[in-house]
Parts: sequence; structure tokens; C-alpha cells
Amino acid sequence: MSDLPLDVHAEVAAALRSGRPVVALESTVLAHGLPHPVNMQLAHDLDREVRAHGAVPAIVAVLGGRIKVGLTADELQRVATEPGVLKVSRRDLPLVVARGLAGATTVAATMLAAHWAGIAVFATGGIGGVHRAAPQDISADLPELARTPVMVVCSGAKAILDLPATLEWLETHGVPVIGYGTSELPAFYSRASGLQLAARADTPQQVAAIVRAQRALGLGGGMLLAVPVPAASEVPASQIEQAIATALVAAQVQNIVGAAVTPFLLQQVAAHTGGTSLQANLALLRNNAAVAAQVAAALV
Ligand code: PSU
Ligand code: MN
Repeated sequence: MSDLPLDVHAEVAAALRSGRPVVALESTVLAHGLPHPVNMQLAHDLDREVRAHGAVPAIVAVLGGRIKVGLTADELQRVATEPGVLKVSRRDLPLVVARGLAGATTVAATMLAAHWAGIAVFATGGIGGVHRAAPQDISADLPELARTPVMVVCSGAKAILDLPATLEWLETHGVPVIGYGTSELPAFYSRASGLQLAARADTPQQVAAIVRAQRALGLGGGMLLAVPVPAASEVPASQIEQAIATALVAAQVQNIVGAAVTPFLLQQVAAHTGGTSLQANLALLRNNAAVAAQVAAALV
């Protein structure tokens, strides 16, 4: 393990050594998911939310070919503003490390880095999943959830995806999906999807108990804690559906494929719904960071 090209920020390392709660945060949402300077403001807001709930934040990114767990202010600035920061998922890690490049980590790559650093809880907005127009396009986030023992706190998968197919995939591969204060899978911008979940928890202690049982059983793999967007920031599904339909057509017409699909669709939906979807996105990210900190605190 010591040979890993991994740099754990001193504050994060100290917290982990002394058994204090730590929450990992991804950087793809900062570099490829949100415009500047909203992304920098969000990074600071997430930092504050995690600390306000008693945990230490650790944004994950790759710089100079080193996997960083916890960024300095300069490093955060680079990830959020430099052009050419790559989108790095599991398959991209060897190339980016070998070439000494800069990259922002997806949910899959952030889970790996968190696990290597010894962090059990990770907060983000939405995971990748099974795409609607192309069911063979399955995000690497899903198999990562099936194999890497990190809890991902999110608001479900973004509504651009095939939510029923994504939920089925997680069931097949044994990934527990727990609704936080809900019995339904949240649909990112909207609180409900109509898709019932098998598990619900209403307190950080209940969540921590399920994680401990997963460990005790030696099941391996991760877990999803699905937290609905705060009600005041919710966007009705009907408003989002129109924008998604338009975005899916645009992706097809412009022949967008591979890793470019998700950032393209997210950017199109944001452009077509104006401020409302952006505000919902930011609100759920802040809320998920706060919930993750409380769960991390209940787990240590
Ligand atoms: N969902 C969002 N915003 C994002 C992403 C997902 O609302 O920025 C990013 C995450 O980093 C996620 C990635 O891990 O997109 C999934 O990309 P793909 O579908 O190419 O695996
Ligand atoms: Mn894909």
C-alpha cells in the first residue's frame, strides 16, 4: 500500500490517525459539472458544511500524476480553473498517473482513493448509472459501488439516466441502497422517482449500524445513501423532463459518446433550465455533505 502514488493531506491524515470523522468529496463535479466561479464557491461551501458537522473534508483529485486526498488552496484552484483537467474514472487512473497529468476524479475514482486513504464515507451530488438512450453505456461508478467498501452519500442518479435500470443493476450486484428519510429513490432535482427502495434510515446512527453489519458480514463492496434534495430547492420532474429530452436529442445529433456523454447532458440540462436546476444541484450537494459528515461521525 505504501507504494501507492497517494498524497493524503496532513490535516486529513491526522484526523484519520486519531480516529476523527473524514468525508471524501469528488472533483469531477467541480471541474466538469459546474461553471466557474460557482464551482469554487461550492468547494468552500462543502468544506464548511462538513466541518460544521464535525468532520474533516478531503477533496480528491490527481495532480502531477499523484492522487491527492485533500487539496491545498492552490491545488483546489488548479482543479477548478485550469483548462485541460481530465475527467478521471477507474480506467483512466493508470494513464494519468503514468503521464503526470492533472485530473478530476469521478465517483468511481474518488471511491478508490478514499478506500486507499482509509476514508469510509464520501459525499457527492449524483452517481453515474445506466444511460437512457444507450443501455450499454453503464457508468464505471456502478461496478465500483459493487466492489469498493465506501459509502456514497448522494441524491440518487441524475434524471438524465435510466433510473429503474440503474436501480436494477445495483440490486443484481448486491449494492444496498438506503433512502435517508425516504422510502423512494430520489431523482436528483426532484425528491421522488416513484421507485421504492428496500431500505430506509432516518438517523446517522441507523445508517452507521447498517455499514457495521455490512462489514461484520464480510460482504465487501460499497453502499449508497440516497438523500432527497431539500424541499425548498426541489425542481418538479415535469420541468426537468423537457430539458432532458432536448439534451438527449442534441447528444445524438452531435454524436457525443463515451466519457463526454454525462458532462454534455448535464451542461445541456443546466442551460435549458436556467438557474433553477443549478440552485437545486448546489443545495443537494451542500445537504449531502452535511449528512455525510453526520454519518462519518456516527461511524467512528
Ligand atoms: N452527476 C452529476 N454531476 C456530475 C457527475 C454525475 O450530477 O458531475 C459526474 C460524477 O463525477 C460521476 C460522473 O461519477 O459524472 C459519471 O460519469 P460517467 O457517466 O461517464 O461514468
Ligand atoms: Mn459512460
